[in-house]
Amino acid sequence: MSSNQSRAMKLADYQAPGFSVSDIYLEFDLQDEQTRVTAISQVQRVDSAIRDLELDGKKLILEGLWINGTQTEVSLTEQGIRLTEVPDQFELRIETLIDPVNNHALEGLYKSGGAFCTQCEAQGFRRITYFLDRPDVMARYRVKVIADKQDCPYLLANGNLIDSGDAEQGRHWALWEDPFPKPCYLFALVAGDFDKLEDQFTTHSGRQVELQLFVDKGNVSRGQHALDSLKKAMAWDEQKYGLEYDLDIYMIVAVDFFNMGAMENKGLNIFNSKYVLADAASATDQDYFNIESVIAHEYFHNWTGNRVTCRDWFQLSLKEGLTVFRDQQFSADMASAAIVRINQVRVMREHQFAEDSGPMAHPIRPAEVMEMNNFYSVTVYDKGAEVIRMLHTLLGEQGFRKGMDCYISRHDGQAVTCDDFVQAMEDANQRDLSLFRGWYSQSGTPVISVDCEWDESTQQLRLDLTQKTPPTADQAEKQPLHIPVAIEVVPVSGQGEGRSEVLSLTGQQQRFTFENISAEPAVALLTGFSAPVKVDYQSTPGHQLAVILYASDPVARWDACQQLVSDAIFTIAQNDARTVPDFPIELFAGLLEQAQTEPALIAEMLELPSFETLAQQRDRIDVDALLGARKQLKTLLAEKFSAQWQRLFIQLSNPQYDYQQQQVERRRLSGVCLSYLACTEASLDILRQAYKHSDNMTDTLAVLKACQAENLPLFDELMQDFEQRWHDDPLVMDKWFALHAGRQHPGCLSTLQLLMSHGRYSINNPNRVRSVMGTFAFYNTEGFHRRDGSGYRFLTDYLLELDAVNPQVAARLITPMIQYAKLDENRQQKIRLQLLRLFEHKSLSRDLYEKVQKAL
Ligand code: 0A1
Ligand code: ZN
Repeated sequence: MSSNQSRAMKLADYQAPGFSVSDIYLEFDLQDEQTRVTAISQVQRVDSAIRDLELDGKKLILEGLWINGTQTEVSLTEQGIRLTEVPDQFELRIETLIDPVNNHALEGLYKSGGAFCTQCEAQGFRRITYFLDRPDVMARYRVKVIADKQDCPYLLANGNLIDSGDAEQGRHWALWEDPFPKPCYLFALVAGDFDKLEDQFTTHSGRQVELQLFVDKGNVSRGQHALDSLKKAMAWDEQKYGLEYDLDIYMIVAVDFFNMGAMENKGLNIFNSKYVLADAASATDQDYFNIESVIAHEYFHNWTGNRVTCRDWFQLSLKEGLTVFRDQQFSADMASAAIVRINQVRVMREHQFAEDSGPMAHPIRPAEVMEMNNFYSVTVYDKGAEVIRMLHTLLGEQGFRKGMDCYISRHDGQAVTCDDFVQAMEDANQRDLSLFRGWYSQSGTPVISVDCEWDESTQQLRLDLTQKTPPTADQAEKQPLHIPVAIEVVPVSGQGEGRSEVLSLTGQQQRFTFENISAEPAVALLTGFSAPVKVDYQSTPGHQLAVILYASDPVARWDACQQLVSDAIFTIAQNDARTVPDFPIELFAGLLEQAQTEPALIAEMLELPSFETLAQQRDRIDVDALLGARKQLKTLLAEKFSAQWQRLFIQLSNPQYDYQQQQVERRRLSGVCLSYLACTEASLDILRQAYKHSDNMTDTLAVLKACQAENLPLFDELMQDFEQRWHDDPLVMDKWFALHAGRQHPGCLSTLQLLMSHGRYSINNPNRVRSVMGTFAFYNTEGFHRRDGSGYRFLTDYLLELDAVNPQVAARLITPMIQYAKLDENRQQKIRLQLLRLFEHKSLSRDLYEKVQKAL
C-alpha cells in the first residue's frame, strides 16, 4: 500500500468541527505554473477542548502563515498542517503557491483550454489553500481575482461583483462577494476569454436576475437552448416548490475539461461543455434533453444543496438524491413523463442493480468511505432519487410539499443530515417513518416474490408478497423495509374496469386480498417502478399481453413487454439457439400496427432489453449465449417484419428539424426502425439515403448506430465522411470516437489503439477518454469480454496510464471490470489476474485502490 492509500473514514466517527470560520478573503494572482493564493480567515474556536487547529491541504507549496499578523511555524500532518494552541479567535493569513497548468486531475484550480477554472467538490478546496475542507464549516467569501487582461478578460467568482480595476503589467482584477455563508466545496473561480450570452429572469417576487452564459469563442449560437432551459427551471422551481433564486446574478461557464457533468457552485455553475452546447446539426435529441435536465439539476441545487447543505460527505444523497428527484420531476413536466420514467428505470436496472450486486455495494448513505470521489455513484444519486420518490408516493404530492416546506424553512443556512430530512417529512405529515429509514442504511436490491391466486367462486384475488434482500459485499444481514408496491389489476379479457392501488409492504411476508374481482385478472406489479426492487413473479405470456394491451400505466405496459421479450431471449439462450417462442412475434405484430398512435411508447417497447438489463435478471450468465440469443431474436424480428419496418420508417419522416416533443418521438421510433432495417438485406440503400438527407444529428447518428450494430461495410464509408465534416468539433468527434469504440468486431482492440493515436484524442480530456475507453468497457460487451481476456488486459494497461493523470476518471472506468461475479469462471479468473496487476502497482491512487481491493 502506498502513502496515497489511507484508512476508510466512518460515518459513526463524525465529530463536529472544533473551529468555525465566519469570513474568508481570498486573493488569486493567476499565473500558469505559479498562482499565488492568499487566504485570510476569521477563525473562532467553538469547542474549548480542542486546542490545535488542523487544516487540510494537498499539493500546496506553503509560502507563509501568520496568526494575527505574526508569522507562525506549522507542523505537517498526513492530511495537511497543524497549528498548536491557537487563540480562541484570530485572523489567519496563509500564502500558498499552486500549479494550475500541470493539474490534470481537474480538482482544485486548473486550466481548461485557455481558461482558469476550479472544481472543489468534494475535497478540491484543499488543493487551493489550507482550510477546514468539510461541508459543515460555512463562511462568507470575498474573492479577488487578478490576471492578464488580454488572456483573461473575464474574471468571475461566486456572488456579486463589487469592484474591479486595472493593475500593472497589463493585468486587471475583480472583487466578488457572496453574501450567503457556504461550505468551501461551493467555492468557484473562472478567468478566461469567452463569448457571452445574456438574458434576464424576473422572480416571482419581482426581483431582476441577470443570467449570463459563457462559452468558448464562436459558440454563441449553440448556447440558446441552455439559457432557455435555465429560465424554465427557474420558473418551475417557483411554481412547484415556491423556491426563488436569491442572488442578482446567475452565471454558467462551459469548459471542455471536466470530470463530471456540471457543478452547482453558488451563483457560478461550471459545466462540462457537453451539457451546454447544442444545435440541430451537432446535437441529438438526447443531448437537448440532457442539457435541459443538467441545467435544471444544478439550478435546483441552489436550495437543495447550497442553502441547505450536507453536514458531512456521508450525507451526499441528502442533496443529490433529492436534487435528482427534482430534476426528474422537472423533465417529466417538460417532456413525456412516461418515457422519462422508462429511461430512469433502465438506469436503475442496468447500472444501480449492478452496483448493488458488486464489490462496491453501499447504502445511499454510505457508512464507510475511503475515497469520497468513488461515492458519486448511481446508488447515491439514482437510488437516492428513488428513495425520495417513495416518500413522495407514501405521502402524496401535497404531503411531500409540506415536508419540503418544513425542511427548507427549518434548515435554511444549515449543514444537515439525511435524518433531518426524513424528520421534516415526518413532522410535517405526522407520520411514523422509522421503518422507512432503513432505506438510508441498508444496501442491496430487495427481491419481492409474488404468489398470486384468483378464486372465481369467491371473486377474490389473493396476493402473497415476500421481501428478501440478498446479502451484499458490505453487509451480510438485511432487514425488511417499508416498500410501496403499486399494482394494477386488469381483466385478461379487456372487458370491464381495472384497479390501481399502492400496497404498503412492511413485513417480511404479507397477504393482500382484493374483493369483487369478477373476471380473470392479470396483475401488473410495481407499476411506475414504485420502488427500487426486483420482482420475482411467474406471470404467463397471456397475462403479460393483457397488461401490455389494457393497463393504464405506460411503464407497466413497457415493463411487461420487456419481460416477455427477456423470457424469449433466455429461452433461446438455453435452447442453444434452436427454437424461438411465438409470443414475441405476435407481440411485435400488434405493436407495429399501433406504432403511429403512440410512437414514443411503442418505440421503447420495440427496443430489445439491453445486455446489461438481461444480465441483472440472473445470478450467473453465459455472455456468448446471451449475446447470441439477443442477436438471433433481433434478426428474426427484423426479417419477419421487414416490410412493416420499411413502411413505418418512410411514414415517420419529419419536416425541418425542431427540438419539439412530437418530432422527438417520431425520430426515436424512426431510429428503432432503422436499427431493425439494418439487419435485413435490402437496407443498404435506405441507410445511405437516410444519411444523405438527414438535416440533424439525431437522424444521422441513428444511421451510423444501425450500421455499427450490424457491422455493415457502409459503416466505414459513412464514418469517413462524418469525420471529414466534423473533425474540428470535439463534442461531435466524441460521438465518432464512441461509435468506433463500441463496434463489436474481431479487430476492435486495434481500432482502440488507432483511436487513441488520433490527432483529436487526448488522455487529459475526460470526454475523449469516456468516449473511447468508457464506451469500450461499458458497452462493447463482445470486445471487452473476449474469452482470452485481452479486453480486460487492454483496459488495465490503459488504467495504469490514466491513473497517474486523472484518478477520478480511472476509477469510474474500472466499474465494468469489478462487477464480474455473474461471469463464468474463466472470465472471472482473467479479470482477477488484471486486478492483481493493479493491486500490485506501487503508486496506485486511493480512488482505484479502494475499488480494486474490494473487488479482489
Ligand atoms: N455536485 C455535482 C457533481 C459533481 C461532483 C464532483 C465533481 O468533481 C469531483 C464535480 C461535479 C452535481 O451533482 O451535479
Ligand atoms: Zn447534483
